[in-house]
Amino acid sequence: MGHTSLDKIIALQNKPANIRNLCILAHVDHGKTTLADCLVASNGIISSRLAGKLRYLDSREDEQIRGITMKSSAISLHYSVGGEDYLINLIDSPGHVDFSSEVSTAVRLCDGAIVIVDAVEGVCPQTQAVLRQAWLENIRPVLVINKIDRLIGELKLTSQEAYTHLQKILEQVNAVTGSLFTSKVLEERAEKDSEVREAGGGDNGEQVYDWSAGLEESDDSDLYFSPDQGNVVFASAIDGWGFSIHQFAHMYSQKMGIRSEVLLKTLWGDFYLNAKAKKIMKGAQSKGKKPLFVQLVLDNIWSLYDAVVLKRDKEKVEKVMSSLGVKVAARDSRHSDPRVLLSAICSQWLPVSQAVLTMVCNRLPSPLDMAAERVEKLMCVGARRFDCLPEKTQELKRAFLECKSDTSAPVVVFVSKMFAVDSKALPQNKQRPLTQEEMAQRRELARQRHAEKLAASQAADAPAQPLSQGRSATDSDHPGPDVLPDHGEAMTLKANKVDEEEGKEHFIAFARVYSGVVRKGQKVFVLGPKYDPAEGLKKLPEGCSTADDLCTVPHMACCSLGSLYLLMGRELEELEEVPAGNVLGIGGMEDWILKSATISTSPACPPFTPLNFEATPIVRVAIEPKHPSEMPKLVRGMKLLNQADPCAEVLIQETGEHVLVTAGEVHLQRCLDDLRERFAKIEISASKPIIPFRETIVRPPKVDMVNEELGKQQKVAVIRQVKEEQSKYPETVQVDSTGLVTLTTANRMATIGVRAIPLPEEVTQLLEANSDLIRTMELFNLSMKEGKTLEINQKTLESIQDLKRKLESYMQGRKWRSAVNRIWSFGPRRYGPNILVNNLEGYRRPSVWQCLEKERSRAETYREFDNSIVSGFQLATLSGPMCEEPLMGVCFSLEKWDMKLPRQPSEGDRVSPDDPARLDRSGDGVYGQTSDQEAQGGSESESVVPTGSSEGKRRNNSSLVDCYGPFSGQLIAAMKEACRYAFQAKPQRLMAAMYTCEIMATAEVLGRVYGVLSKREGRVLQEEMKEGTEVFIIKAVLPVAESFGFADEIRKRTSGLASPQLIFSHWEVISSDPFWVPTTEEEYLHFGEKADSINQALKYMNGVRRRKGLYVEEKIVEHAEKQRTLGKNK
Ligand SMILES: Nc1nc2c(ncn2[C@@H]2O[C@H](COP(=O)(O)OP(=O)(O)OP(=O)(O)O)[C@@H](O)[C@H]2O)c(=O)[nH]1
Ligand SMILES: [Mg+2]
Repeated sequence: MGHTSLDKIIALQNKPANIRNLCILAHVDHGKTTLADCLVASNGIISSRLAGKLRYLDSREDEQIRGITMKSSAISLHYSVGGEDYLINLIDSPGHVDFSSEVSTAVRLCDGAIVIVDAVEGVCPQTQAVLRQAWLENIRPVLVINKIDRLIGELKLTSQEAYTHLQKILEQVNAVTGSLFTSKVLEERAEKDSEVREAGGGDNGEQVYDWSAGLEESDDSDLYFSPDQGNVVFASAIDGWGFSIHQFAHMYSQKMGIRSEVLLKTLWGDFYLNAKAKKIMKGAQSKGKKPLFVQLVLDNIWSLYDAVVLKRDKEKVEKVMSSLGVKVAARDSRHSDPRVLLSAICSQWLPVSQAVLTMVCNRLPSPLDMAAERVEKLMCVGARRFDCLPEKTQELKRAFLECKSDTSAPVVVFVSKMFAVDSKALPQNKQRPLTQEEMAQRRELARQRHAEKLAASQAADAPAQPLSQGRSATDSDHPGPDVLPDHGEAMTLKANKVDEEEGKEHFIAFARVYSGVVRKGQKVFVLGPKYDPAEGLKKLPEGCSTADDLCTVPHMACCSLGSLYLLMGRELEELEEVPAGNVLGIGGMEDWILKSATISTSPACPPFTPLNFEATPIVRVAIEPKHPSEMPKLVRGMKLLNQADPCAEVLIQETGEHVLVTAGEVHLQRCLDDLRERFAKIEISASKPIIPFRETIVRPPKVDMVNEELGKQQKVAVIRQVKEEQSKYPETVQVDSTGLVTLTTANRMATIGVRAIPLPEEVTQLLEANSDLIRTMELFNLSMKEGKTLEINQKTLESIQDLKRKLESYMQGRKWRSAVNRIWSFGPRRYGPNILVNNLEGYRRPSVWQCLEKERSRAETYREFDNSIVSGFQLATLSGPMCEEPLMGVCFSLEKWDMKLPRQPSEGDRVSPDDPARLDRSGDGVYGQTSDQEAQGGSESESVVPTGSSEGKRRNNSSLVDCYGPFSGQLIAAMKEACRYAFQAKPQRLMAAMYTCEIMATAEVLGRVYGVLSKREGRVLQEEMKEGTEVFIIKAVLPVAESFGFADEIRKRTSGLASPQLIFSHWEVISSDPFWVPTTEEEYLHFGEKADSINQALKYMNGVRRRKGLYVEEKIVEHAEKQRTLGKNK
């Protein structure tokens, strides 16, 4: 098959039923790019000889050097099967965890996916992750079990063993799919039940809950991978072969005279061929017979490998070739590497591209088959209900499902990422072959120039006088030699400009058209993630179009599309228009779109749900240019990097440092390379990774550091310590022995009492896991405060209910009595894993759970300055006293809040009656740092919300301004301080971020892996042997702080046999106390007076404090004394 022409692809783009948008997903190194090579080669874009070696879609230099994919890239292929032509838009994605955001951006644009599993390694962590992502996006997967040659060459399995092994792999993959499916069915069932309950039905406790019912009813038969369903291909991409059992069924039905349908059902499974009876029978295993799959399929392949690779038996190879009808070029058969011959034979006999592409065309859905469920999911952001969206928006659903591309259909496009290309790579800047006319023109020009030169040299030879005359004559009509230098300068200037232009980055939006036809230069709305179609429809006049230019709606912009491109791997082809159902690149959007966006011609279009990113960006480094004068270049470069990478974040810290946050070490390296070579083009230096920590408190220990029970004597010591510390507190603060901190504001008008209590671990985990839910709740509460209502869908409400129930079950005991109902706020940022509990007598404020309540009780109102308390709590949880890192797992209980507010002031009492607003502002100057505003959720109106009208309240607040600033500000500061002191009154601990990793290692290197792990404070959770292999799988956790260089070290120590991937897992309390000093006699004995053995927590804490420029208490040298031998000095 030759290179498919552009016209053909354009024609195919208009036939959505024959389009397949798909991506290749797998764990790292399972062979995605190699398989993509084979598919690309089938279109003649690269030579089939190079397929698998070139890795054509890994177009970046570092991808080629490291041998891993870092960016997803797309290519359009043509394939014909069964008399139909298909257009296949293929996206190759990276498998390394650090780049999992690239997978999310790819999956969003597809309808189907090829999931690859390595036949030796089986299901790995990223395999599960990508299956889950495909599931979450409702796209259908097909399976390729790759690298089957490794079973022959490396594991040396017999064909029978290989069959068992393959069965196991299939079971594993199906187990993952099964668990995804089960959870969904149960969820749907619960939803249905609650609907029934709401409808007023069965509230009669007799209902028997039958869990199995939902599962049995739902049809999941086409969900699982099974060779007889035609959704599994067995392959070896590197050797260029692959097959589905359909091919063999077809082949043998002719040979053996058995119907191919029968073969199809029996080729995979416990069936065998009874040669005498010429029948296929069941029960191969129990009768000790060879299963059909082994006999008819695997044995052929095994014997081919045996003849070609192991035995190099020329005669046999000839025989096999002639029986298969395969012809091989002489240079392949004479090649010294037998694999060349093997792949030449196999790629003709069972070409992998044919098997995979046929499966794709037959089994994966076209854009026309998009499920209604998926459309609704794409259109409802967060907790909204689809049926609460404006009617016009709901109508758009039809446009999606029909995937129409006539001119009347609204244009809907989703951009999932922006990627940078050199301007050289753009088709308009590419050098095209010259046409005949152009060549003739150029020839003519060159001839003229030559003639002029000749004339000039002749003139120079002539006497001086006539020259000046000649000059004056020529000057007037066309430029003579004098003018030429000028002209030349202009030329070089222009050339410079072109050079500059060439070096400039162009951003291309990676997008898909869901409805309508996009055209170059078309005017469209760009909708941000917060755009609300209801608001847009209200504000824009009826029937307005993008041409009217009247965009004043928030989160909506109006612009025209730049050039449209067909994505062809490393190349781009320019297109005039692209109809619905296709993946494309759009140029000229860099000023309008940062990372992703929804584009539409209709203001009714909602922004699509945000992408599901699995990776948490956790590795942060501060970056600075080598030469300080290049700072602006760095800033510009970081901005570009931020746009070009879906996952990287850039920010400026309070310290003024420019910080880059990435998903992991490999990702960091790539970002730094990009900055250096592409976006900033300057030398930069990056700091050591900044490791995040959390601060928490724990219960007082029961034993001391030498495991002695803490008796009364110790208690005395502790109390003494508390007393000592008391003297450190300012006079407005009092701390009692139970840890209750009482603090009075500077103007002595309010006193608050706060106590800090450690939250149970399960609660902290629950809060962490449900931060999105808490944020939704908070949004609801805020809108209630403002007098608006927000519709939350039933499913979210149920999850909130569930969260509350779980919290209640975890927070049992006297200490937590009704604490869940009394939760005042979550923090920091209003959704973090710390809580503020209202333990005041006589203050009933609206509950944070009010979205669950049908009616609000009248008795509940906000007390004045309620919000200052919340803000103070937010600030306190945002940065703790140990090293100004966020808190985690702490409950602050407010037990006292007295206010002696002065009588309502009359007009004359005002400090400055004419301008209250100014006073407010001045107050902000005192207390409002940037982080304050962030902690308050940036909502200024909140601080003036309580009972009365906001106008009245503002006046009231300003009246309370004294020499210490506005009262609300004082209260915020007091609350923050009180929380900090309360925190310090308890045993404090640091929490470290932990990675999990799964390491595969053989028995020989196992010991070294353990060595590296324990050196880095890692902990092994599990070790097991992978079935059928000699490989051990070790699961371990490792602190992020100790992880840098870990993967490299493991690789080095094991000679490249083990290569772990680190995935952020959780936060863990570091058990050692950073403030610990020996207090009991035993401890003195054991650790010495100075206790200078290494305290890990103290080391981390001081590291952070030093980085932040905070005071570090360190004894550098105590009792310095030179050691000398006195005798000699005499
Ligand atoms: N033995 C064998 N090796 C293979 C096969 N397919 C790919 N490989 C090798 O596996 C390695 C990884 O292949 P890639 O195609 O780069 O893997 P990938 O899945 O694209 O990797 P990432 O993009 O980094 O996730 C390469 O060294 C390939 O040569 C196969 O069928 N058999
Ligand atoms: Mg790859």
